[in-house]
Amino acid sequence: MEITKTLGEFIIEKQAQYPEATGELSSIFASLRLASKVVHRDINKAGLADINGAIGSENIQGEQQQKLDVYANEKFKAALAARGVVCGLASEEEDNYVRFDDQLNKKSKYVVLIDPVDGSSNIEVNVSVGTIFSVYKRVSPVGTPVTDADFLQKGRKQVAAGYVIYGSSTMLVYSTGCGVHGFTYDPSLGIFCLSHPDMKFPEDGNIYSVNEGRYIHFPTGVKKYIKYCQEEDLETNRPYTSRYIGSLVSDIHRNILKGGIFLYPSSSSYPDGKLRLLYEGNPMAFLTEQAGGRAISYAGQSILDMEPTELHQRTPFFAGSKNMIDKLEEFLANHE
Ligand code: AHM
Ligand code: MG
Repeated sequence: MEITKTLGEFIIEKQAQYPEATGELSSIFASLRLASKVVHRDINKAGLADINGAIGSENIQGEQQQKLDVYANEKFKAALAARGVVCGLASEEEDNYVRFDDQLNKKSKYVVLIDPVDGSSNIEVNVSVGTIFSVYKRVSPVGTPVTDADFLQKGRKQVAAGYVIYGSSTMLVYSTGCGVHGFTYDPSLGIFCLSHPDMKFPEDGNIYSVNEGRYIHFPTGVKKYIKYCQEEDLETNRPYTSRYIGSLVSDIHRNILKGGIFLYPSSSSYPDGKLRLLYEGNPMAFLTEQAGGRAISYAGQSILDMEPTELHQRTPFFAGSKNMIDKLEEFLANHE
């Protein structure tokens, strides 16, 4: 890979465009970048070290915690706390949000929400997983303990969001509201290098990604849309190709690059969908929109405009190329 610019340089360059910037957000990225490298290292030797498998405890959502979930959560938490730039953290692996009330952090204006290892059940079969993060400015006064309201903000208010994909190469992809930029990790140098500037969803695509095994339990509009994807029509390049990794970050990453749609609808096993709004849906929706795509939960309801009510709330989630979501929306609107 030709080295163009490192993630650190890129962030400093962007920060220089905002004279009022304090550097706090850049420090948050420095923390996330560092923890990602640690997690990258450990995921890569997961088959060799004793960090595969379940830890024997469940998270608040009743899911088995994997050793790596817990380990990565601690790494991200510690890296963020160490720099004194985050006043609170919410995580898929924490029942409640964590307050950083120490002298260093309590003056900070930012909160971070994170899914430390998304798709962690894939690790033991050597399939890509990811980290998802989301950054907001707190709404409660600086210097006071963080409150529910700081975390239950609409996705539209995100200051930054991103993911790390631990795949055949590790990449960090993020947006601060000025496009989406991807950096590939060079493990021999220990740096992320700009490899995918200004990532954009193709307006149209021909990949659909859904856990089709649950088809029977999907709402009618979704079923009809899946049938539409499978029909033959030369003009619209159908039938589409089906690709589902079962790892949200990987499925969305592929679809941004190739053009496609990702669907995780409600079903009888997951009446509100499976994905969590605050640390899965919102950050991936922010990136999707910044990359020119769309993300919705229902016809006419964009993910980013949903009003959160609970830290771990779930939502149906559809994201992808603009024209594909427009088409899905027609089916959802006609069959509700
Ligand atoms: P997790 O946060 O417990 O890892 O679950 C989220 C993952 C997503 O990465 C993925 O899109 C989805 O669960 C897959 O679910 P399913 O196995 O039901 O298709
Ligand atoms: Mg997750």
